[in-house]
Amino acid sequence: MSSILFKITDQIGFITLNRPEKLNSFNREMALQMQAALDRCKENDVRAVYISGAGKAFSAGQDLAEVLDPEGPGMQRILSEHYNPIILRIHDLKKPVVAAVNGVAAGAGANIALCCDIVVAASSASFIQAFSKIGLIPDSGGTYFLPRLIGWQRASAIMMLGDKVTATQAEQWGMIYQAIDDESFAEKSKAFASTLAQMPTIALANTKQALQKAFNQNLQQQLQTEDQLQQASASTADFKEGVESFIQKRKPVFTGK
Ligand code: LHQ
Repeated sequence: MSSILFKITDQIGFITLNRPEKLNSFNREMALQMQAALDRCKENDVRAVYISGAGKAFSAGQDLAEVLDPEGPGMQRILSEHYNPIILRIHDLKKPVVAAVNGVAAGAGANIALCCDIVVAASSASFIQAFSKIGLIPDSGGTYFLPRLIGWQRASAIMMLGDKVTATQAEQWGMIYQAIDDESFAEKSKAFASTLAQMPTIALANTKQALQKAFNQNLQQQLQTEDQLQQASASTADFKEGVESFIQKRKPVFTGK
């Protein structure tokens, strides 16, 4: 893989968007490689995923040169074959996914970050719903995730105006979890993934699933979902370890089983 770098270290799947000379904008090759990397993360040896960009950007979204290329995939295939499968893979992955937004995240690049479970950004990073500036609507799940994260009005304004949102503003709005100083960003953002990779993986997956249902169900349905997912979580070895280690006053060793 060249447009995407992928490695597994300490049970973390590290996915690096790797077209730094094009601000990690997505062409077909990169989108398909990203899908393959996310598929690899389904295996049991990965317990958390960390997505970041090479160089100064996270991602500038779609490579606009490819859109005009007569040999390119064409508008009809870009969403259905590139971005939608990426968003669904991140959403459906039974692992926590950390987006470490190291620099500008624009268009589909922003919305890929925002569909992740924990989003952190370097202080110098920014988010731009760039679509309106080129006559498009926000895609890659933006119209789904953004109003849920920051409310309808803010989502509507930044999507229509295409205004840049700084990492600090994004944190204040609840669009991301934390803005982190540039100097310590790499270390501190990776620490989230390291922590998650040592936690009870099945309970985290079930938490992800319960949260995903929360905005689409009534209270009664949500309580049923919690009940089902709690039964499933309680039948894991990690639950047994969690309770035993608490009683025995020792640090738990979770295995993700
Ligand atoms: C780029 C790009 C880029 C190619 C910077 N492509 N080269 C779905 C449906 C179907 C089709 C369309 O797409 C989609 C999904 C989408 O993502 S639509 C939104 C596409 N993205 C954009 O519209 C963002 C365009 N880029 C920008 O607005 C700026 O470049 C940002 C704000 C990201 C960064 O600004 P600066 O830091 O000032 O960098 P720059 O503009 O100087 O760019 C550096 C280079 O990267 C430059 O090339 P050059 O050869 O002059 O150094 C840009 O042309 C290139 N680049 N984004 N998306």
